[in-house]
Amino acid sequence: MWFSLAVTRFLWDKVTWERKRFKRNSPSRGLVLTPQPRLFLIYKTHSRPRRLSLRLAFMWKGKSAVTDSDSEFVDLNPTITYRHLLSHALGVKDPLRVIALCDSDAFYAGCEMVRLGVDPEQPLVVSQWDSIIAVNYPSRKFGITRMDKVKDAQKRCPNLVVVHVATYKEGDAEPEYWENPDTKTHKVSLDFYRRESNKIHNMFKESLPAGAELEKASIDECFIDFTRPVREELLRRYPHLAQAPPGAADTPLPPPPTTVTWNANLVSIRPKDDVANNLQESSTSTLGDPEPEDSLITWHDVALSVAVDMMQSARDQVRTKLGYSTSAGIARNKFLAKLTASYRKPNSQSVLRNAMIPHYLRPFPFQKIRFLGGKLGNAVAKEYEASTVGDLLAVSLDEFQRTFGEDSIWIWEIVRGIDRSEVKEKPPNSKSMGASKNLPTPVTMSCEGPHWIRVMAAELTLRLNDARKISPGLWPRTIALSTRQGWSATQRKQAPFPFLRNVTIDAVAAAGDKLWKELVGPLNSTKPLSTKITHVSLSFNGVEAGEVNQQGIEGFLSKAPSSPRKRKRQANSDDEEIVETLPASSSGESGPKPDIDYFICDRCKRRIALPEELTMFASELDEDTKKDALGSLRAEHQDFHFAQDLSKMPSDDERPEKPNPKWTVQPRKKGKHKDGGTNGEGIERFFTKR
Ligand code: TTP
Repeated sequence: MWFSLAVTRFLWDKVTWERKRFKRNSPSRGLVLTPQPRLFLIYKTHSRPRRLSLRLAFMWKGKSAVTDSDSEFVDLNPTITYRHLLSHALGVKDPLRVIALCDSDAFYAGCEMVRLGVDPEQPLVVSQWDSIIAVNYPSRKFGITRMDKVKDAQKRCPNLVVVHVATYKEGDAEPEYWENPDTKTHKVSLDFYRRESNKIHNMFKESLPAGAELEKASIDECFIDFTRPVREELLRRYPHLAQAPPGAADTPLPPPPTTVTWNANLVSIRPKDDVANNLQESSTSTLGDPEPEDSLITWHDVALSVAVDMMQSARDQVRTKLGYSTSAGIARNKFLAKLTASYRKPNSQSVLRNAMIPHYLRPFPFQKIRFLGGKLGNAVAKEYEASTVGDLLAVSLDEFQRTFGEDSIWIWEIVRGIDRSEVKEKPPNSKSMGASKNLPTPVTMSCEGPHWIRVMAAELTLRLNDARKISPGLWPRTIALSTRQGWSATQRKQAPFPFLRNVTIDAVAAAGDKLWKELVGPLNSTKPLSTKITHVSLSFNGVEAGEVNQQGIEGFLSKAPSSPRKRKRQANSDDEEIVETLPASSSGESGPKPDIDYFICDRCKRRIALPEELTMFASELDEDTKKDALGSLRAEHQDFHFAQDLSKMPSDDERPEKPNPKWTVQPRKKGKHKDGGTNGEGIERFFTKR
């Protein structure tokens, strides 16, 4: 009894203290903080007293939950010490971290405007067949949107310029802008946009200050980590920060300047009228929120303002040298930078100060957050009768994890604006390149295949040769052909692709034809196929810089007679993916030799041998070359398993990055969860398995 009274008294004091603090700190209106009758019960139920802030004290279900204020958001104004500023180790927890997301405005339309040299005010859309896929900003004034039909858009804006994307047709080495391309014979090409995207990316690389990290996020977006160059600029502008007091590196920095010049829109202080004029659907719902009175300038604000200037200068370069208009968002991490980038478009940049994060996020419809739009978002919305981030702030980490499993710490963090993912340059070349076509008129006879093979071969050839301009010696280890009818199972056949110094459409088409013959039937057969083919794709896989002595191999290959040996396919279904050569003992002559020409995979226990193009000339290849080739094969085989593992998991687009254990605020004890927790599936069960 005495103990219960003491605990109740302690909690009541805490409520009173928190209420005072809330009133002092919170600019939000209309939130009433009242202690809940369940307070004591909850305290007893949860085994983690350290997490017992008031947020656990409120009912966690439903909109009736009273939300706490900025105290829900961690580290909005961290103490920044000399050590933070002067340390060489910058990590994702750096309190001066500054990240930008730069997005090209109406990208495909922008590319066409640059190509055609049209007036910036000219309404223009890009179409694919009769649908619109990109709408420039002048067209948006007419209410034209992506996925409108061309005819409808033209009715709204008779002056509209409509550009159909370039297409390949059989015999073209390059895609062209045909006047009336026909989906029955042509294939869409996005190569021009890829090339322009690379140009913009390279321009950013050139114009960003040294030390900035750049990561291509999509065809028209890149993340930039400005933390390092910003820090250098801070030290240049404020040299008194360069010297920590002797032996006291953990001393907080002296006060920052009291004002900052922002060369950007400040998120959440924009007047309502401005919002009405904004043609882009805004991702903010904090329209007209006032700036909190107590949001004094911090060192992080100064860092943001420095990054804003750096971003502006890089965007100016892209604009003046390449003609592309871009918009950028600058904030403390990738998630917030991405949200901020769409705050105001086009040709603009916006900044989200830490002090504004609660105001910006709280009213935000949480299902608009990446990965929370699908099944998981619906389940969360239902479980907590929640629609905004603010609604979810009342849900404790324990409660999330009890219901949605360990990984749901990711949700708990993201609604608080926490994202510790790094900005990392991805390898310049993707390991695979594919060309595919949905066939409006299905292929019903085998002899119809070579037409599409040739069209796709042209696209693949162009892409590989483009990539080789940047990384000479790139070589796809294999070429694969896939066909399917509707959404039925895909038929796939793959074969090694020889290293060729000059990759030509003829060579790629010949390899594709060979696969077609094996997978579908003779190239000239007019016999009706048992199943119609409605989708076909040709791809290069394992595209990497050559590791073997390519010149030598190419020489060999050009002399190589076609192999009389048969290839074996194992009964296992995985073998659709693998073409394996027979060991020497099965074929007689110059097959792979034990220990040198093959390896046994640890995972599938299969014997994986060098392609016969190599082993056929084994006697002429030196041991190092063979070892290198075997190393490549091993890596490729591991990639295959990796790809298989991935295919069993939700796709990148659907699945949150698995939270890194290092990010975890507090490890959760093993406990009894609802199915999200105990069955080990957690939030993954909400993502479609493929
Ligand atoms: P987005 O960046 O989504 O859009 P956008 O650049 O056209 O316009 P905004 O200024 O509003 O960002 O897409 C980039 C390009 O990708 C776009 O120009 C066309 C293409 N695209 C499609 O082809 N289909 C689609 O469904 C989407 C979303 C984009």
